[in-house]
Amino acid sequence: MPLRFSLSSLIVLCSFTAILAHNNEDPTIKTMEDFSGYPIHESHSHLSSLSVDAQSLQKQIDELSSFSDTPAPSVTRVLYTEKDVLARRFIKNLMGLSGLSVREDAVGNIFGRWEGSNPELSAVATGSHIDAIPYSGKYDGVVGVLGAIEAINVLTRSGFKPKRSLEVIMFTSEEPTRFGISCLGSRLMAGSETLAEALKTTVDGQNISFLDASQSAGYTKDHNDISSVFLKKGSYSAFVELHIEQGPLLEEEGIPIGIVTAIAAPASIKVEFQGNGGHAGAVLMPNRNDAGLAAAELALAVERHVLESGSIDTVGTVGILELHPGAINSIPSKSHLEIDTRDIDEERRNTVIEKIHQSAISIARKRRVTLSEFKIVNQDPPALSEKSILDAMVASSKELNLTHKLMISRAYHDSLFMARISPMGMIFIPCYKGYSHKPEEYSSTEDISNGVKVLALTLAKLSLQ
Ligand code: HGY
Ligand code: MN
Ligand code: MN
Repeated sequence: MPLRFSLSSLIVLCSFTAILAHNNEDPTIKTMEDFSGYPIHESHSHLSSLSVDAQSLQKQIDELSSFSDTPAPSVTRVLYTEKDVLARRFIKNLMGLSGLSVREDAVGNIFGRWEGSNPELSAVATGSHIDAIPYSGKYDGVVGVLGAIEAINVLTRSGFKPKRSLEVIMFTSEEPTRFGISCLGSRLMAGSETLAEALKTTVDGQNISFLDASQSAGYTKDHNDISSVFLKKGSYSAFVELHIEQGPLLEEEGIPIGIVTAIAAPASIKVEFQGNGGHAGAVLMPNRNDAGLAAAELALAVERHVLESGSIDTVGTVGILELHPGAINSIPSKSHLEIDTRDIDEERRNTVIEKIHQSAISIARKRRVTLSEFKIVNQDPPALSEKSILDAMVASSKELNLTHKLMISRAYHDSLFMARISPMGMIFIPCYKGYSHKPEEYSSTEDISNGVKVLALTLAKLSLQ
């Protein structure tokens, strides 16, 4: 019986313990020593006056956004395309300049490592993604990769010496754009056998196989290599991701730091209807079985079932709706929809999926079309942040005199899957009007610098534990 839980009750528990934890801390705490309880050299004690090179970080963000298949200010950077490969090279170069030793796995997850003084201990990891959905912005994911590299620079400049190694990860393909699979790299790292199997036969919209695309970008062409990406539970002692909020709360409340207590449960479904199609003028209405109208009715059913849940935390989107043959004077003979539905309560989300499935079946019957595909691509549980990492993030925000807010993430992230193999935490920074997945996405250099400082201090604390 899979573990099912309502996140809202767990969030209260988690937040409560986190609040309890940091209320017991001494507010006069000033140096790392007070936090980590480890004797650290004088040279580390000024860690709380961390300096971020905000100018060069912004320059890097702007330069990275130029590797795009759509004109500025939009960014489109899809897995294993030429622009993705150029962007990967840019990231690997920056990792090298920061003194990190760089390696890549079979599908292109990139790791930059700063060896700690005690190689026996599992490393502390941080990172995010740089792929970008069509016509999106330049901060989603990027802040967590370039910001992580800058956090390493901040620590190096401050004279910090890690005990646990620190590792920056750039995950391959967090977005589902090319192969319809979200968090492909981190899902594999978390050991998804189902995904490893599926990738042997998966093709993109141009019928290019995953393995051919992977090989064209310089990665594996052999499906036997895919499971080499799997990491064991405990591979890292902690994973922390810095990310823009992709929501309006922090900006509205004027709070610079979000401490994520949990990540909502995402699911995606692919649906196809087939009918006879025919001539838009000659086929009279009673004789039609219009696959396009079936799709339209199902899209409205998605909205209805989501609203029926009675919770503002349930969301549903039909982001892809394609009609074949796509001619004004031809009745659609085929329609293809892709549905994204999420909730912080896994059970409630699964009820919506079931209702959508029932509606697809009844609409097909009523409109005399065939429901030729109803495929749940992913139906993931939510993930909870680890209390010890929450404490480190809250302590770091306090030490830097940055107010913070405990909150959930309605967007999914690689952290959702890293939580399956490592204790996880996320740091949010505000973004303009909460905009994301659109060219107007924006975070100020000040907000990004604050996030990098909290990340750097949190990594330092976790590295010394
Ligand atoms: O869709 C998401 O939640 C993420 O931004 N890819
Ligand atoms: Mn995204
Ligand atoms: Mn993202």
